[in-house]
Amino acid sequence: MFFNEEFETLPRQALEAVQLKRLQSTLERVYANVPFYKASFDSAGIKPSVVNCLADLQKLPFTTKQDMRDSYPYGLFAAPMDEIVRIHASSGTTGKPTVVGYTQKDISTWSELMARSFVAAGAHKGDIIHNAYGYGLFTGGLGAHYGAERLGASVIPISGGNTKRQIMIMQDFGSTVLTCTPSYSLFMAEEAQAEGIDFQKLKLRVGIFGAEPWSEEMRGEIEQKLNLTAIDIYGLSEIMGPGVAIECIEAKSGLHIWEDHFIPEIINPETGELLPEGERGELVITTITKQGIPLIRYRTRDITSLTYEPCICGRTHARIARMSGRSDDMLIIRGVNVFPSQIEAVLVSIEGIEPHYMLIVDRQGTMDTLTVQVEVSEHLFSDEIKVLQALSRRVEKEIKDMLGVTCTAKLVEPKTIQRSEGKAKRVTDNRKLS
Ligand code: DLL
Repeated sequence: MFFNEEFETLPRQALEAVQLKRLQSTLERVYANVPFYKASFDSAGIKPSVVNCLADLQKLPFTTKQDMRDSYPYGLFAAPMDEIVRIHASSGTTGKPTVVGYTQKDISTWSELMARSFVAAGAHKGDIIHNAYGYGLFTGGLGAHYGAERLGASVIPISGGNTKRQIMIMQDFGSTVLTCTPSYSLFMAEEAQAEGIDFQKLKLRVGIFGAEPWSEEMRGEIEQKLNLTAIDIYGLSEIMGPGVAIECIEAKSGLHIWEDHFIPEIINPETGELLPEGERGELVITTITKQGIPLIRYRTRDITSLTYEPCICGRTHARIARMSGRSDDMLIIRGVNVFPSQIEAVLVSIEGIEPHYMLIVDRQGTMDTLTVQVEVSEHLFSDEIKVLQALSRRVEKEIKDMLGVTCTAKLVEPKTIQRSEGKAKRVTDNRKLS
């Protein structure tokens, strides 16, 4: 099933022809309207007219989050303010947010791409979409909302929070599709259990989860606890919001990136050099239809790989692998590089451990230390101390064996780690404070 069959299944050559034409007109647009791009192209000695094939894209300089910060709030907009109908912003952990603006056409494109994403995930007209992504400056809520309406589904704009009420509504309104962060879905499962509500009896069929890194093991846990098929959706405010890429329900193997609107590249984050198909590196995206704030070679800092192999679903658009994390979230512990999602994968696979954890990184003298705080299952918590000690040792050993990093496991009581209604915070790095 497709939402826009013609474009979703465009043969490669035709797709690339569309990309080139759209890229060229985007370059003209930013060169003419955004002083930042004029200056950056000029200093690289490049005019938009030198781009005659897709490979020429590599001649252009990257755009970074810092460039967006430097032009706060509207400096990178390529449309006059009276054409901007919506403004979103993503809150960084430090400093000012990153601001993005959409023209009417941008909102329409976004709605279509979200509608395509819903269909790829197995949703359809007639579905009742329980949208628990936050509404507001965050793009999750409104992005999914407009896509659900474009699809013709019934959308419940519940936003995040008030979890007990969420569950009551899901049950009473007969929600069939759930959209929220993966961590929030597990919190819902936990609350439902406490309320004596059985997810097996709800009508939920599909969950569309994203906005934060999660692991394949976490997918298994969610599918089992919520009794639905869990689909990974990717996006970022700078590029559009949710719906930049999504897994198809047929393969659940990599996320199709809507290539008639975005051109993906994978680079070595250290050198900026382009990496071949299949190699893991930083995802760089060029938007080729956006009007409000087109971005050329935007460095997402998200780590993934790209494949052009045909997919069984029939979509011809390339797939990116599940994100393993962000280059700036990667922890370097005594020289070993680890992503929180890799630790998550180990934890979720251990019986007796719940998928709620916090990683605490510290420095004692010149030594980095990693403490993994993780909740024990209810049924084990009352167990004798020996059992718990053995479990801690097991967590430490498996993390050491799988990832090569030494840590101290600290088992904590069920439900003591902060739950999230949006993006979960998984790491406390005290080294930055000293
Ligand atoms: O999180 C947009 C979104 C909303 C995507 C709802 C999916 C669902 P930002 O707040 O700007 O936008 O955060 C973007 O979140 O660069 C990634 O680091 C991370 N991220 C988003 N989706 C995924 C995912 C939204 N499926 C940042 N897996 C991105 C891993 C993800 N990380």
